[in-house]
Amino acid sequence: MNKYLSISPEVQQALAQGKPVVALESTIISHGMPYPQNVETALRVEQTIRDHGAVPATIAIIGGKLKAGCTPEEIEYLGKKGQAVTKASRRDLPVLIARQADGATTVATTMIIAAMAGIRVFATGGIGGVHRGAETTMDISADLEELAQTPVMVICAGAKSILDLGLTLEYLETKGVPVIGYGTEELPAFYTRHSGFRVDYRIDTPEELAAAFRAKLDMGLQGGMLVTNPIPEAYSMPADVINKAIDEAIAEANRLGIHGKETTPFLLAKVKDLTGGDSLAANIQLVLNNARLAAHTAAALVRG
Ligand code: PSU
Ligand code: MN
Repeated sequence: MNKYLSISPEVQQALAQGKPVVALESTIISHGMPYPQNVETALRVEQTIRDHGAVPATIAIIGGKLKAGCTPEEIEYLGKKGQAVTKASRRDLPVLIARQADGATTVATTMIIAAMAGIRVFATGGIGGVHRGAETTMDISADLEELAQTPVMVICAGAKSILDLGLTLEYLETKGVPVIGYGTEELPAFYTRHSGFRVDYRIDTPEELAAAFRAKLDMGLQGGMLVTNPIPEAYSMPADVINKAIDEAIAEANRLGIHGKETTPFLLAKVKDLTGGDSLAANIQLVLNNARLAAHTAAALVRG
């Protein structure tokens, strides 16, 4: 086994016994939500995965080790440190490991570590993508390249309209990443169920998600699959409220010259402030919803 990888005993045992395991990211904890709601949510998400018959593996970098399966103490540590933890995408891994440092894993890095550990299904809130204005900034998340090359199914609630959703879909198409709508033909836009963009395929059951991903793995087609699961109706936000907040957040980021890896955390925090916490409540609910679907899909995948 990879000398940098440290799989928790529980996750190791589940994998050895062919039990379903669901990976979870840690940037959503450190940079995606404020303390203490971030830690509460991370623990609730783990419990939800257990309640639905799978084993959670929260992924992070701690003391230079690639962790597949964090303890509640490690989750508390990452959540409390918040933005002081390095947000770690693919390019950050070599130096963080050499320095025996900590890192909160983005979707890209969580996929890398999940794949190393043999975990096939990963639940989160939203992925990174092509930012608005990318035609001049070239700000395109490494998450998209990871989906193109690493064999992990990512279950999310679509992408926030801090991104250019149309260009994000074009990029995924070029890279050969299937974009699936769970129970919908329309790409969900994270806080809302509607974006006006179509997904590639609508799938209605965890069994069919698993069968499609199994076929991809069996054929040796590299890369992952993106499942977009709409936020439950009861928790979705009015589109005009959220879009106004996003437009304001982007305008402020441009004024302040925010760029690179700071952009996404800045926009997430700003949108949360502008919507007075309503967006945080929606965010928590959609992650729990994705955790349930991921647990069922991981179970279908191991049943074969
Ligand atoms: N979008 C969200 N919530 C998040 C993120 C994105 O709605 O927490 C985080 C994820 O960890 C994602 C990362 O992988 O931001 C993308 O950052 P960037 O755009 O810098 O690649
Ligand atoms: Mn970026």
